[in-house]
Amino acid sequence: MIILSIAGSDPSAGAGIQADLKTFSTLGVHGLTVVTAITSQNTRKFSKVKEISVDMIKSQLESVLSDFDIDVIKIGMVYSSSVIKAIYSELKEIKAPIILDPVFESTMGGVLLQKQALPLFKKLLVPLSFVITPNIPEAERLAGVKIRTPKDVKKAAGIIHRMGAKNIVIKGGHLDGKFVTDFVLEENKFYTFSGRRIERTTHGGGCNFSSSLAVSLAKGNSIKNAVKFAKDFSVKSISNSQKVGRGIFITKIGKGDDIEKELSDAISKFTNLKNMFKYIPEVQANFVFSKPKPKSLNDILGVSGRIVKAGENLIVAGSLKYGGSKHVGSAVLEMTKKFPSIRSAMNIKYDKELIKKAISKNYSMLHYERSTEPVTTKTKEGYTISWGIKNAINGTTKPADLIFHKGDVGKEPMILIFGTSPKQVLGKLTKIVT
Ligand code: PXL
Repeated sequence: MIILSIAGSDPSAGAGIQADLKTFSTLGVHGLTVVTAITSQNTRKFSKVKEISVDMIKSQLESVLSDFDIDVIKIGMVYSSSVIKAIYSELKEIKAPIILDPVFESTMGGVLLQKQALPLFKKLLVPLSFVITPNIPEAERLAGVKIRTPKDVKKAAGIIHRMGAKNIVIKGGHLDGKFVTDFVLEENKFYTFSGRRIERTTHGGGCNFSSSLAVSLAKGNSIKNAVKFAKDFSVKSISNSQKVGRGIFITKIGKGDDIEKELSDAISKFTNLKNMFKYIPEVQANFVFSKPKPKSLNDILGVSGRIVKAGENLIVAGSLKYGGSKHVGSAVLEMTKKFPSIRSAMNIKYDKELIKKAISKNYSMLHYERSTEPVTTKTKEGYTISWGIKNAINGTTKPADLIFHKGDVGKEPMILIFGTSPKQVLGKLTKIVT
């Protein structure tokens, strides 16, 4: 699969040609690029634009078109009338579907399409597009109407359709509301997709939407499924966005957080383990996974809430959050100080039979006595477990698979299972509970 992106360069790599290329390679397709303009910008400021000469744009296009069988072409920032004419003259007879993402202004306020170039954009590029993906302000400028309601969106989509775009996706993020609704006019069918709104100013979401749409269409999906895919992909990139520079967040595409993925995979397997409800303590369970070398609980992902038993089922009551688990998180924080490879743990009810099974599996086991804990730590919320783990591993040279205590007045006895990853912890657990 080969996709060509014709777009501007963004040195912060949040948007533009750099973002497109990241999307393409993340989704496993080969991306080609033709640069139309170079911007200088970062997460705080848009500085300058310099367009590429007509001769050079044509030459880049000829280079890629003469060599590759391109499945889909995406057009982003085009900046000026002369760039538009150059692209038009090279693409007017092309068979590959064109996804046109009309970008007029950058997140930081820079001009990405000169005002005087808009009529030519509408006349030459809009009719070439198989799908056009404006947001609300872009749709307003293309259609020449004000958009305040879904009815206005429908009207604008109709105007853009008559301008020559085959299919229109208007991204509704700029309309008010708790949810974001995107509007699709596919041939003569009008339908919508709604999703949650993420309250964060980010850089790159629009480019991620149109480039993932291009990939999904290239893979042969219907417009409806491709829009759905692109919406999920770009929303995820926004919710995973990171403060990489000193200003606004940059969207992060790809797998997102591996720590989160590994932990949630293990938790979902854990909740499906047969008879596991028998081993959930009264204080319920948690399962955590730490970033390497955690500095505090905020580097340790856990269930904010608990994994609770509901009859014979287990339910994850809460969501995964860094700093989400105080108790199991503190245990890992203490363990990893001495044994950095140990980054995951979970707690279950103390049960003699489980200890016997662990012995038969040759697990390395340690324990501590809660009754010997000094009053100074006992009275501080969350300190008991750190004290206990520190106490248990004091003098050992090898990390333990399992650390337990048999409780104290009003304190439930507990087993903690440790491992290098949630998968390993789950493996150790499975061997003793089944
Ligand atoms: O997100 C639209 C966009 C596209 N291309 C370039 C950009 C931006 C937004 O800032 O800078 C080069």
